[in-house]
Amino acid sequence: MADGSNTIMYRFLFLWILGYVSFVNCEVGQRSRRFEYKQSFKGPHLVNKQGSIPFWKHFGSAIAGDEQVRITPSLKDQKGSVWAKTSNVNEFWEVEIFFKVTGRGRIGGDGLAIWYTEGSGELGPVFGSSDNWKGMGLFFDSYDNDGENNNPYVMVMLNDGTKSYDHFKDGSSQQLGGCMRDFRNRPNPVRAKIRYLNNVLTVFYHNGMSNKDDDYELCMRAENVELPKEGFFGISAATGGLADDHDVLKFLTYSYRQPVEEKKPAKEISEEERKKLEQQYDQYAQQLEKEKETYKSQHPEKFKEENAKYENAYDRDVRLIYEGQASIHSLIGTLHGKTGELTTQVNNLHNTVAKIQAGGSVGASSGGGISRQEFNSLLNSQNELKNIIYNIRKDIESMKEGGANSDRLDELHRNVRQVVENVGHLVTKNQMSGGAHQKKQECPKVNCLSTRTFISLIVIQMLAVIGYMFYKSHQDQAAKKFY
Ligand code: MAN
Ligand code: CA
Ligand code: CA
Repeated sequence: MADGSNTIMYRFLFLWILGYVSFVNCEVGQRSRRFEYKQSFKGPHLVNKQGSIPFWKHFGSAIAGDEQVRITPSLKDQKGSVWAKTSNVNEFWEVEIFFKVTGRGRIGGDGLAIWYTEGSGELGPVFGSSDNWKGMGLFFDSYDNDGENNNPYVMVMLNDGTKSYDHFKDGSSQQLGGCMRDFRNRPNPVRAKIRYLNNVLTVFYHNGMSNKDDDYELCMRAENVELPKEGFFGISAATGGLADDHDVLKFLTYSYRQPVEEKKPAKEISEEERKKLEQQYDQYAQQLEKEKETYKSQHPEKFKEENAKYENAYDRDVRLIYEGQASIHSLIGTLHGKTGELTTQVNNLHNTVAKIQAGGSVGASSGGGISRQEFNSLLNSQNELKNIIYNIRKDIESMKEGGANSDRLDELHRNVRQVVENVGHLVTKNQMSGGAHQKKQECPKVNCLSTRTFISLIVIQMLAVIGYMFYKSHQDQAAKKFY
């Protein structure tokens, strides 16, 4: 129990350290501004083939075209709206709207509204949308209902769902802030920028007298504004006794996000703090290791059982390498012994032939024995054989020292084949000369060993060597599969 609770405690502390570092990063980082395509629309190709705006829905008199959405035509008593299908989930944001209010009269009506509300609005009395909303409405009020000679007017009104917009007083006592601007019949689209960042709500206005992006001016600013953390963007318009075309060309939304993906670990905290945290981490890691050891010493049977049951990958590799090396070493040792025997026998053969030569029995060629030329040839072959066997020994020695590889084995194999060929040659020669020679030239009574017997022995030894070589080569390949 104590072990378990300690482990949990260390994990908790480790997570706490990580959490602390992340928190520091978030707090000091700059927010990133990102375009939200699902909360936006703009022409050209504002509508799809079905005539609807991707990610948006429109109501009432609203008609979507390729370049713009006409929320109301310049006809009496019209209402229309367009709402984003999905809610905005980013706490802070900015929208930029491009629109045109156009009418033939010197006075027009009634106006257009931009919304950010908790729920998606329906057709209603407030510039074409629902009253008693929860959130924010920015109104472009064309008609001076209260006769204060202060329209067209731009104003912001907040609502927590309890207020009803006073249409006939132009909501004058309900506004959070605003500015008096004539937005009707401008040569270029009029623009508004609403920024909600760190609970500050700011409205910038572009009068449409130019097409320049930086011709914005401040219309209103309010601090400590609380808007829904999640909500719907919408735009609506209405006409009454007087009517204008209300056209929206662009609705662009940007989010201000926390830079959670940007990681600058330890840069934002002081060096002293970093060292302290590192030390803490090391301490906990050491403590954890100690606890593990204690647990091991208290419950050794658990670890023994586990270790006995399984062979880990490292142990298995070492075992396979050791087995492969041992097998190669043993084969080379055997081969070395066999080659030594072979060398001795060839030396014996050589001595015997030399004795025969010394006895003069091969001095004349006319006497039925083998000629000197034949004898010299036989002797040369034997010397050659001796050299090859010597080379084989050398190869084996070097294999013992430096480990076997396939090139060396191939070379050894070639040498052995050459030995066999030479031995075959010797046998042939001996047979050719042997018949006549044996009649006249008896083998000495003492230490007599016939050439045929010797050669046969050599052939047998060679076959044994070749057999070992094939066996060894096969073993070597099998061992290679492990590495
Ligand atoms: C009429 C009514 C009002 C409207 C004005 C201007 O007076 O429809 O509601 O505001 O016309 O359109
Ligand atoms: Ca009005
Ligand atoms: Ca007014």
